[in-house]
Amino acid sequence: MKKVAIAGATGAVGRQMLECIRERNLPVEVKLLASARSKGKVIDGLVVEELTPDSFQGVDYVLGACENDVTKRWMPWAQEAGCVVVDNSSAFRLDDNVPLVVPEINADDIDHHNGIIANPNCSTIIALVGCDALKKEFGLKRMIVTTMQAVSGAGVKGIADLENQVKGEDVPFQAFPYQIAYNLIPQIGDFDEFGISKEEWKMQNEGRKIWHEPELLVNCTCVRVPVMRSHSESITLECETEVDVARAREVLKQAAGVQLKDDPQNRVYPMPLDTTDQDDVFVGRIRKDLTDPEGKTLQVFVCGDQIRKGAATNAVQILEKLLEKAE
Ligand code: 11C
Repeated sequence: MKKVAIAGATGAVGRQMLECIRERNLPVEVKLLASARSKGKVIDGLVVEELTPDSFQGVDYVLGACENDVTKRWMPWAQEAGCVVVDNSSAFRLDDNVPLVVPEINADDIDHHNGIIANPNCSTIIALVGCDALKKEFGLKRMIVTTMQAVSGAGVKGIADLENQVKGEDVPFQAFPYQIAYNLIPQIGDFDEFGISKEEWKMQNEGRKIWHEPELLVNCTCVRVPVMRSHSESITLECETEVDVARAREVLKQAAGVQLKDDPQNRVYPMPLDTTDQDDVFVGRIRKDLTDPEGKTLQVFVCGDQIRKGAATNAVQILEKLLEKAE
């Protein structure tokens, strides 16, 4: 039986990876790795081990759920041990010899890996899964995106901040510089000289790589919102051909990983509470942009669970493909 290590097993994404492996009944033996502080903790019947240079001996696959600096420290140890790593950090995503994969879109890229496959940014995965069928149908030149990102994107500390503040607890903020309960924070990541944050660049840079569209243009504004674990995104798609709402609905009904939630007269549309703790991306509020005289612009609203499809589920789907290919 293949052996899988989860590095960063005690974080929100690491824990979800274990849950996804279990619920998908993957035929693997799992080893949980984390920092010395977490050594001996028990998660779902498994004892957490300290991540050391020897941790990867005898391991076939690693699911990485650590910050960039920590990932860069252990990656050479995993490579030395011959493991194939599916990594959720952003440390290697744009490296030329590292495929960046959303299985519903570019699963074939997995074949070109050299020991590392990167899992994309959560908002990028959710936007691309929601828009891929529309891009295929109408062609896509430019996306204008406003994200409304859940606190889970900042890990367990982000979740703790929102919980503490809603309860009215007078404790220091752990993840965000401002109160997030009853508030919005229009910054995720550091800003560059253009006033664009790191998170905002990811949608264009990672989108280009996943879709194999080096000219794709994305204008993105990322906002942190007081929602626990589902990201929402308002997306304008400037297409190559005239768009059609009925056709958009048809192609989305067939799209892998998507649920169409688009009956506005009956108040059916995607909402983050409804996508919480499940794997599909919901798409709705589909309409033509009436301000485009050429009729080539479509407006949609998408929601998806940040910890699942935005991170753990996507990584475990990649692992599933690797296991299939190894059979
Ligand atoms: C957030 N999207 O919501 C971030 C978290 O590129 O993997 C994930 C960052 C990344 O804060």
